[in-house]
Amino acid sequence: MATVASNGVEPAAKKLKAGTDEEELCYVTDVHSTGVLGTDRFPVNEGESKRYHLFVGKICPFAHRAEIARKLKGLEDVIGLTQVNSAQVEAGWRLDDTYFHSTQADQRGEPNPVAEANNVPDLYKMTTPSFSGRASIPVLFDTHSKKIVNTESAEIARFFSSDKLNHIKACKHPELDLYPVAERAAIDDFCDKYGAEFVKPLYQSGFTKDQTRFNELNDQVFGYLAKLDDCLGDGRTFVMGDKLTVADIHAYVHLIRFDPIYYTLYKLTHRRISDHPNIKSYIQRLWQLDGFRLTTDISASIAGYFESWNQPNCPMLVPKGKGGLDLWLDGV
Ligand SMILES: N[C@@H](CCC(=O)N[C@@H](CS)C(=O)NCC(=O)O)C(=O)O
Repeated sequence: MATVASNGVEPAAKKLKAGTDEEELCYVTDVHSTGVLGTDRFPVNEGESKRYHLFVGKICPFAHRAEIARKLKGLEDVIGLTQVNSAQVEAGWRLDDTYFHSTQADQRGEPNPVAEANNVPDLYKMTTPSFSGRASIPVLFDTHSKKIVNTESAEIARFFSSDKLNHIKACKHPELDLYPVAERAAIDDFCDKYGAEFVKPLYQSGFTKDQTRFNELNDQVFGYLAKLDDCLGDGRTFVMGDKLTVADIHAYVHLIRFDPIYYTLYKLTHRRISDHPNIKSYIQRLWQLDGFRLTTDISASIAGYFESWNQPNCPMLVPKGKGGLDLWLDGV
């Protein structure tokens, strides 16, 4: 009898999509955007609390960025949030209530408020009826027009960090400027390089079937981490210097998942994050901020990756524990 993983996915149904390694990358580069939050099309008005709703999932580092930005700015009463089922199935992210079984009650989010949608692809089809591509999270959704506003994590994090929401009384941290005008070019440059030099080869390492290519990709991943560790060794508190910015949100989400997930699942075993002293203490500093610690449910992220249908993990066994994170983050 086939074993069914705790998320209800049968391993027999799991198969990788056909195509090149590049096509199998487990992140989506298409952006589904219909406008900008805080403009005429998607105004943010007092008295319209939770008109905009965020769909995220604990597995997903990209969705995690949007969740962190929402929490850091104190927008919990302004922007609604639903956690999708934490493992991905072939038909797309599910909007049922499995994540509500999480032991971390404060992280569960709200039930899906969009009655017409059973899964994330439905949200895309409501926006673009002919949609047939990959329906990724995060999704920022307008419950009034029933359209997606945006699906790109970096853009959503910037919307939440912009001054467009600061006038709303329920925004708890209007003073916090995570995307200062004077530093935007440097922040964008950091984020672009982080994506190209670290995130892309990281996922490619997980999916290539060629040893030479795998070795090259490993060199890129660990070359980037060595460079970042060096850079953080000059005494700076955050990646851009003394101030917390969206660049820290951008970087944290993959660094925190590295030891418990990519290290084993993508065979990136040359070094752990905890072997990089400056990155390790940087993550420990971020961990002390509620916006980072209280949005991270590493057990759900591990289970999500190891149980998702499109990951290189067969059989779908989920590692025990937290990949050693408890050894250097508990009690920090
Ligand atoms: N460019 C997107 C990437 C988002 C993304 O790829 N999310 C993944 C989950 S981690 C997803 O939903 N993938 C759907 C799929 O693979 O079909 C962003 O940064 O927001």
